Amino acid sequence: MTSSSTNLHFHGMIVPPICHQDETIKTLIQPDSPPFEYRIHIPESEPPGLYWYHPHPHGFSERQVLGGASGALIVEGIEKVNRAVSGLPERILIIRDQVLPNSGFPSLAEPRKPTKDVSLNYVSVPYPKFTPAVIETRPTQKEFWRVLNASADTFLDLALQFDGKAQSLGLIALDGVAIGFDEGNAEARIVWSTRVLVPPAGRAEFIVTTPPPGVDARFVTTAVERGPLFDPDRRLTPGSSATSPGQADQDDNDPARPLASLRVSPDAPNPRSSLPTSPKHLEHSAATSLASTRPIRSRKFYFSEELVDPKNPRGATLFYITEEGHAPKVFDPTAPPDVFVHQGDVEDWVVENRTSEPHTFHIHQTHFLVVGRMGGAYEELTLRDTINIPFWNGFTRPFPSVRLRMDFRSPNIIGTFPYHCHILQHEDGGMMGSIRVEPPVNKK
Ligand SMILES: [Cu+2]
Repeated sequence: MTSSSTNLHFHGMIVPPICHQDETIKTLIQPDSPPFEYRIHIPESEPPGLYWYHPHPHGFSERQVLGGASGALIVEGIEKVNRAVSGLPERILIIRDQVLPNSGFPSLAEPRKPTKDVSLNYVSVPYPKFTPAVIETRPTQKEFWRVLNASADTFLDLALQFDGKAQSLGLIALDGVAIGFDEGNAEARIVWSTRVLVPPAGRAEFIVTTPPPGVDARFVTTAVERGPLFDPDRRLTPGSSATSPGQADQDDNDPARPLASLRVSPDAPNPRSSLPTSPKHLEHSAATSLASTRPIRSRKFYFSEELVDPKNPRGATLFYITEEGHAPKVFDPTAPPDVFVHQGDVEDWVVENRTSEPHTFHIHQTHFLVVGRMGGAYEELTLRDTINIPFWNGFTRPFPSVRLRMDFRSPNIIGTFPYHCHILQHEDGGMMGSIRVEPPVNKK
């Protein structure tokens, strides 16, 4: 494996984890390899929505994704599960992050300075001016925005502001799955919100109404807290908490910044595509709801970090995701799988964050349902494939956590695939494990 080895992951797709489809642990394409063909069997049951693809070579994913090697994938048909998007003009908005000369390590002197700059559909919005991209559109028009955070490391907290006031976003889908889809409802739902947190690799699809003329309209990300910041004298910043010994300084800063400004005129070109009109009878999920399925077992995993040299908090860090009861170790693609389940199983996984920065849990090949948060019951209306777990404040217990109902029922996913933090700096640093889904037991 070298920095120019690559492969592809089809994020969120319930497709086979086998070579030439969605295998990312052993598959490596070298610069002198002949063309490598991907031929992916996408099941009919794949929920319609926004997915994406990006390189996944262990140790080199971050720099390849920062370099822009990603794209959106749409499984068509969301209008067949939610009538609210029927016939709407659609925009596909891809936010990527990148290293530019001005971006870099955060400092108290420049709190608006991001660790990574971002772009919207490859239009760069660099520090310090943050000159936004421009979306030309018609006034007071309903549109369906399909937003992908294709960043390697950057969190987004999206909002649409008219003269500084956050507008309602009609959330239709997260991570490629229509909200309410898992409940087998005849009609999926809309959740109205003025902001939506999208971690690296997450997707949010929502209905907006464009502004009337004469309004300063901006699509923005607000600031996302990435953990306690240190000042150069190694004192904690006011209001922040202690970090546990042996942990690295926070090295990520996601300040508030605009992404696009909306320029309205009655004769602006419409978006390139519109959704079809919804059919008379909507489809709904044939799958049994995960919420009402009893898990056959529970496991606990935790994110942790360790400095290679505890005396150098800005030195190299080892990143771990560990099943409770096992020894933390960085990911090794040649090691046997860490977790074994059988196809057909549904399990509950509690994922804890024992570090002073957030981590985003992602598993390939399947979606999960959030059924608990911070040790309490909390059930979402939507499936996800990527979930943020907030940072630990350094002293109070329990650790921040989520409880996820993991779906290993699809016969498409037999094989071995990874789960990891989707902040790619952390994934490359070792925060990944692998799971083997064995053929079902008692198959006669
Ligand atoms: Cu992480």
